[in-house]
Amino acid sequence: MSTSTSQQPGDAVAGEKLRAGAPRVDSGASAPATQTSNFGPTSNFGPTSLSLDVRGDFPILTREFEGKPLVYLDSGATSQKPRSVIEAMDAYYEQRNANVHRGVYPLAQEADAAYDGARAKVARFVGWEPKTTIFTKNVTEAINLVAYAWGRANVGPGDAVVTTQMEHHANIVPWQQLCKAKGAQLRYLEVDERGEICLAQLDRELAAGDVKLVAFTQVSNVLGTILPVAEMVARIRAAGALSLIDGAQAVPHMPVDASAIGADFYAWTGHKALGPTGIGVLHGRAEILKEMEPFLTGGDMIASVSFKGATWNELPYKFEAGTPPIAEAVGLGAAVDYLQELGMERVRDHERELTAYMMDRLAEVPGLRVVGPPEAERRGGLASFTIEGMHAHDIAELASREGVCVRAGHHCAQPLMRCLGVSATARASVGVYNERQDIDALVESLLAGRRVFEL
Ligand code: C6P
Repeated sequence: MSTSTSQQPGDAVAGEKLRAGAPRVDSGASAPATQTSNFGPTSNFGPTSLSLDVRGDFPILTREFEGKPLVYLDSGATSQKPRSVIEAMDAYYEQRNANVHRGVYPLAQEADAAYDGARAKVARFVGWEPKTTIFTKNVTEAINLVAYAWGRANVGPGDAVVTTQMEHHANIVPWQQLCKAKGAQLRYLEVDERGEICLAQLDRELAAGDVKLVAFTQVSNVLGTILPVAEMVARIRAAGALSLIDGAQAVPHMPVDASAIGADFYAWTGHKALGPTGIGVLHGRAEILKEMEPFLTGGDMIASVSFKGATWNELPYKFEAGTPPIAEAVGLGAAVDYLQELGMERVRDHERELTAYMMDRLAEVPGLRVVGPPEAERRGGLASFTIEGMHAHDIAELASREGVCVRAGHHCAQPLMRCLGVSATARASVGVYNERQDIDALVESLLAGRRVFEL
């Protein structure tokens, strides 16, 4: 595929009606357009027309670097954390800390309730059952769990696993390792010039009759593309294969009903969803999880052990070896509470509107090319781009001098970079706390960077 060029200004989503009802939302409807910010010439709306106003909830956003306010546009790498998440973890350690599922004393029971209560919240957040919601270290571990525990038992010589060219390494390498170990084939759905995959190719792959599992992202961390996951799952199931969705870049940014999507496995990661590092989530279908052997062994996943062997605990504990990430689960529970209170429809509206604005403003930078779908409607809240005459790392370094944090590199998607014909891109990715001023600061920093390069 080749890259698409950055888009001309257009405000298809900018004037969208705001939804009413959730707390802590600026309706914007009656507020006069503010004149206080330095919006660029293509902007025809002020900060009050965005639906969320939550910066005050994120303590880190008050930081400055060399007198410049922090402009955090790297939520695709990890999100910042609201005070409620930080406080929930502090409160856990200050008031409830004990190991879980081991103690009979009241403190331990409070810890049990905190941990399993967090699981119930996290499961509910994406419409899944707590019993089949497994806490892992991150999404990478969740995918590895499936590749090992399900894959080693169910994929063999002559079988195939299918993934896409746009995957993060975490959704490629476990399948490469599995296929290498089992003599199976790994095939890739191609990414076209618009950064989309083709459902007809999926159908052709499935028609070959050898596909055991298709693993794909819901939102690309480089292209931003939102995949038609429910449609893909339906086709995969009809062909008798299993599906695994990497929801790392989706769950934090849009409403996700994993049950409605219907995948056999749905995985995501806490730290991109306003939660702490060290916790990820795997939702799986009960009948498949029950049949699977454990991934890691020891500790909480045990029912009984003799010198001859062992039996396994019930779901979900069968897949949670050792002491689990208890405080992290509590923090993730607080994070999904926070997101739920905002309302995921609003979060998506906010980020889509901001992304549309970002696409418009990036088009003002000479020589800048955005990869992935041109329409904000088709993408998550990020834009990866190159600037002619500048390396991506120089773009990020020069932006950082203005306090602007963007990521540069291959974004753990080296095969995709090869398809795009680039070694690296710079990437700006938004979260609930970003506002148009952040995008303006980004664009100013890119223009300043070009001047440093005398472009
Ligand atoms: N992407 C980025 O800057 P972990 O590390 O397991 O929490 O997340 C891995 C992962 C898997 N899938 C997708 C789609 C991802 O975006 C990521 C993490 C970060 O794009 C860090 S490389």
